[in-house]
Amino acid sequence: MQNPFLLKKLQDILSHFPIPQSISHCAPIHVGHINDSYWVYLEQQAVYVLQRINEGVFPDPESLGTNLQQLSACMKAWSERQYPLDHKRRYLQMIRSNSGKNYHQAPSGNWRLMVAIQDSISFDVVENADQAYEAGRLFGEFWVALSALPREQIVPTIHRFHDLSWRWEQLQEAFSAADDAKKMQAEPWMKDAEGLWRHLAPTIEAMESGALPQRIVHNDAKLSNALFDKNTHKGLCVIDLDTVMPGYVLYDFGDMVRSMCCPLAEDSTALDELSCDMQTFEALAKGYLEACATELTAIEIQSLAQAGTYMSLIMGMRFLADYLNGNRYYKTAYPDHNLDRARNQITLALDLHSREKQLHSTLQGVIQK
Ligand code: GN1
Ligand code: MG
Repeated sequence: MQNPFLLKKLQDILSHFPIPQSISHCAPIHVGHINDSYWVYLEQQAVYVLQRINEGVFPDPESLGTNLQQLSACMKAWSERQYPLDHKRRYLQMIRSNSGKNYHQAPSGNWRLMVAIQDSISFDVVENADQAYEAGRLFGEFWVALSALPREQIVPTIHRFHDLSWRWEQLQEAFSAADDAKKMQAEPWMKDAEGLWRHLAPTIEAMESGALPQRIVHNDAKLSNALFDKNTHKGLCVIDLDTVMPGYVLYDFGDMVRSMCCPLAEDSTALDELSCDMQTFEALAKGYLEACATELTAIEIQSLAQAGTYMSLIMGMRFLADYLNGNRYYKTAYPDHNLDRARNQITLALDLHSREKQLHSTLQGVIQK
């Protein structure tokens, strides 16, 4: 790391954790819209990941830490059974601070430390169908492994996080309060969003009535949250567990569809090129269903065809609301960044909506094989 003041600050924070103090350097990890993350190097090797938790988004570090410890313990037990020869690279291990807490409270914020997964790599944008297959398998295995944990033991970290109707209400409020210039930009996308939300009403109803069962799911199952072995590119484990909480499998499957089946970044402005690649979708469905189909109910399997529409739409609504609110939630690189993300995700939601029949038959084909 170039900046000696930052290194000094991070070293001060690291001195509150029971790790060797011979840190050679730290380097920022430039992914994620919410927390600030750094690699921590001992000699030439990245051995830990240090993170400052975004307090605006996660105001309760106690519950967050307790959740993570429980998830980690559950994944550890599962990995030791499932992958006895390579279990250490299959789950995130949190390191308690010297005072035994799940995080360290410093004037600069709440910091936590975890063990880095060795010889791993992640991808922001999908490069081939095998990656989608592997990531699908990882997120499918993940919720099955966590079904050993009683749901009520995990505290929801963000209220109504993936509740589409509530996000639609928030978006309408943001729209009403915005200035005219922003309203003009947002208006056509609001219309599309509303149409898609209405179309998804039966799925929302299946959640509200309890027809769709709740599971402990990841809730941020995008490609960049899956780690792969650096050499073989086989899936290793999933990361970024802050929003792991009760929800529906369609949240995770939908996040995978939106982040893997279209080979463009979530903020790409090449709207004409945004569409779901069916070969990648099939590979993703195969990986996911191989890992968890036997645990899914018929209605859950049915819901997967709409999962991508649902999750692209909810991201589109959240990005658009943040644009209208003055970019207070997501990190942005330029003023219209959230608007570009919203356009991208709503365009993708429209494409996925137009393909739902095709997605359904592909899913059925995979199940029957
Ligand atoms: C945020 O921090 P990051 O990039 O993993 C967001 C997710 C969105 C995602 C969009 C707590 O995740 O809900 O899917 O951005 N996390 C939170 O890429 O809001
Ligand atoms: Mg996240």
